Parts: sequence; structure tokens; C-alpha cells
Amino acid sequence: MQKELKKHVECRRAFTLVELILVTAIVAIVATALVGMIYSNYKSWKLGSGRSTLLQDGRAVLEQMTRIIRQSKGFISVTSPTDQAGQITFTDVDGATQQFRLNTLTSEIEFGPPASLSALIGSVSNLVFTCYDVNANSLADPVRVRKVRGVGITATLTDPVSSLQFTLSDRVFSPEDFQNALVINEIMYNPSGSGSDAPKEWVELYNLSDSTIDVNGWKINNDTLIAHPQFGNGSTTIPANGYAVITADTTDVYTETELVNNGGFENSDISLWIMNPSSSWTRTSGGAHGGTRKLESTVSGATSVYQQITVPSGYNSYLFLFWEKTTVVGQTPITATIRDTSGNILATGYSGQMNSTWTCHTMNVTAYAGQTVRIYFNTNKTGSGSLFLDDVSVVTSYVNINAIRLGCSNSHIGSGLGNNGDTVTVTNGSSTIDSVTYVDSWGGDGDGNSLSRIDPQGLSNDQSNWTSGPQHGTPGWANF
Ligand SMILES: [Ca+2]
Ligand SMILES: [Ca+2]
Ligand SMILES: [Ca+2]
Repeated sequence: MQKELKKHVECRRAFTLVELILVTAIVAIVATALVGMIYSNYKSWKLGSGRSTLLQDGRAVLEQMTRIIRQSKGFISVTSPTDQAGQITFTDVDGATQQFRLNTLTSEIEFGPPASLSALIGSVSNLVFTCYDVNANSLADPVRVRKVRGVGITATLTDPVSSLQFTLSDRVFSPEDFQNALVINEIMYNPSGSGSDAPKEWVELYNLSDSTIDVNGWKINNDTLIAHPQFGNGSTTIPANGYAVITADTTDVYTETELVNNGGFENSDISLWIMNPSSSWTRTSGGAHGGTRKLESTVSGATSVYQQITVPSGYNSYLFLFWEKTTVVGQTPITATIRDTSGNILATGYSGQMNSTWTCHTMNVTAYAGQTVRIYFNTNKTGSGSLFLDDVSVVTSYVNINAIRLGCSNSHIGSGLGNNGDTVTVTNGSSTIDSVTYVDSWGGDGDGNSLSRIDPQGLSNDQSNWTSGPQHGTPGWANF
């Protein structure tokens, strides 16, 4: 029994040696397989993790881009939808110039002021901006930035480890005011005529949009825009697709020709003024609206005074204007009329009470171009006191009578517009709406020729978008 047991044990020992070699081999194979499997799993986990981090970063950057572009106050330039190395430059919410672009050397999307861009994300193989107009049609190259009402962004990211690519896209559509719709369209920086340029300089604005734009409180070269105190109709609202002409407060751009003789009553010869009763009006000094003299009447009851003028042809508009004042407020009606040479009334300009302070009334008399007419005043003061007239004029102008006429709170636009080059900037009080830095080689350098924008939707500071306009320009009209 013991012998048999011993034999069995000896037998087991001999088997264990062979088995050991086998087991070791099997364990080695299994371990190798396991390690390979674990490494492979780790590798794909790591890849996935890298991809998802890149994807997450990509989405965050796209969100940031759409948010910033949605707040933009206007575009300066944008690459075409076929350009894989996209770039968009715009005015941000604070009025600063900013840019997004793909740096193809570093494969990074960069953002910031164009001179100091910072990387937002790497591993970007292409970046495409597709712009859309108001009807959501995509805009082809070259993209007219003023037409842009929406921006599509597509970015392709490439995982640096696996080389797998994924594409992210987003689109920004914005309200009407997304894009500044008001442009500086024409600049008369070198007007014709003798004397100082500044009172005759003007800037035309064009409203590209289908909505009105009120520029009340806006500024040109730091001067506040106002309804022109003489030639304006009191409005600062520019109609849809309409024009505004900005002149200095005291401009004489409208008085290319003065048709009224001695309408300021500065000259002692007032014989062309016909009065009834005769000499009911006298030329008196002190307290004038302009200069040192005015026309004054103390006569109660009906009076009239007129001057006959011949209105020439060849201008775009003609304006009749006068200033009045009374010391008998509420008891001094006045009626200003245009009459034919027989005294028949053709049109009435102003009919109402005279005012306690110097007040201007204007009337469009463009219809009488080429005719001889009378500018007529009738008064009927009931109390004792004085009534006054001053600066009675009929002026010719090249300005479209339908254009909104704006003044600025200065005797010139900014510090006057340089004849060799200058910058014209219109702001809404905080943000820049449009700004043009011109040099005389762009056009408008001949006396009386305007500098005219070729495409209102084109770039503001691109020389190829500006040229010389005609003599006297096209103030208040489409250019050319
Ligand atoms: Ca000038
Ligand atoms: Ca005067
Ligand atoms: Ca024009």
C-alpha cells in the first residue's frame, strides 16, 4: 500500500515539470493577449476622449463666434464662400474692429483686433464663412458687406492623433439693424466758389434699408446732427432708400444764387420792395436776425410788401425763406404767398401768427423755375407794437428738394474737410456707423466735383469704390 502511494507521488512530480513549462507558456500567451487588449482599449478610449475634447472645444468656439457676430454693428470685410481659409472683419458691439480668421500656418482660429489676434482653438483644417442677404440668399464673391443679413460658419476640425475629421457649422441671422444700413455716399470736400470751403462743404448719407432711420443726436466728426435750422423740414428721419445732405449750420451751399434784392435789408436801397400803404415798412437798425438792419412796421391793420423776382432755370431746387418776429404776439397774422405779376396768388407758403422770437419759414418754389413771380407778405396787426422781417431770400440749389437736410452743431463739418485728404465719420453717439478716410487722388479734387461712392453696398475705405462725381455733385440724388 505504502509502496503504491510513493509510486503515485513520484509519478505526480515528474508530470508537474512538463506541466509547468506548458502552464508558463499558456500564461504568457494569455497575459500578452490581455495586455494587448487592455492597451488597445486604452488607446481607443484615449482617442475618443481626445476627439470629444476637440469636439467640445470646437462647439464652444463656434458658439462664441456666433454670439459675437450676432452683436456686431457692421461688417468691414468677409471672404467668399469658396475660401477655405475664412476671415471676417467687423465692428463689434463696442465699436471696435475685430476679426475671426483661420491661420493656415498654425491651423488655429484666431480672434481679436486684426493687429493682435489670439488663438481660440487649433486643429482646424478649414473655416468657411457664407453670407446671406435679407432674403436668405447666399452672397457670392465679392461679398458686398452692406448686404449681409446673416452669416453661416463652417469649421472642419482634424483630430491630430487619429486624423479623423468632423465638421461643425452654425448660422447667425439677425434683426434688421444687424447691419448698419446708413452709408456716407458722397463728400463735397472741395466745393467751387471763392472764399472759405467750410461753409459750402457737404456730406450725403444714403439709407440702404427698407426702414426709416432717425439720426437725431447722431454725430458727424463729433458735431451733433440736427434738422437744418433754415433749409430743413424739422425732421432728422431719413426715409427708406432716401438721402440726407449734411451741411454746416451756417452753410451757403443752397445759395448758389440769391434771387431777392436786398432781402437782408442791409443796403439802404429798398426801392425794389413795394409797400402798401406806401412806406408802411421802414428799414431799422438793431435787433436784426442777420446783419444790423431789418424791415420793421408799426402800422396797424392790413399792410403788404412784395418784391418781383425772376426765377432762373438750371438748378435742382429753389427755396423761398424768410425770418419773422413780432412784439404783438397773438395779434399779428402774416401770410406769405407766391403771386404772378398781376398779383394772383399761385401758392401760399406760410399763413399764421408771427412769433415772439426770430422764426424761419421755408417754401419749395421749384415749380416756378423759369418764371417771373412776386414774393408777397400780407400782415394785419391789431395791437400797438412792431413787426419785423429779415433775411428774405429765394435761393437756388443743386440739392434734391426731397432730401432730408441736416445741419451740424458747428459752422463747418468737423474742423472743415481737408482738400488733400481727411476722415469723415458718422456715429450714432456711441458706435461708428460709417467712416471714410479719403485722399484727393480718390476723386473730387477739382473745385466743385464731389467724391462719389460707386456702390453703396461696397467697402467704405476702398479707393476702387470711389470716384469723381459731376460738377456740384448729386446732393440728395443717386450718384451719377
Ligand atoms: Ca475743403
Ligand atoms: Ca438784416
Ligand atoms: Ca448723391
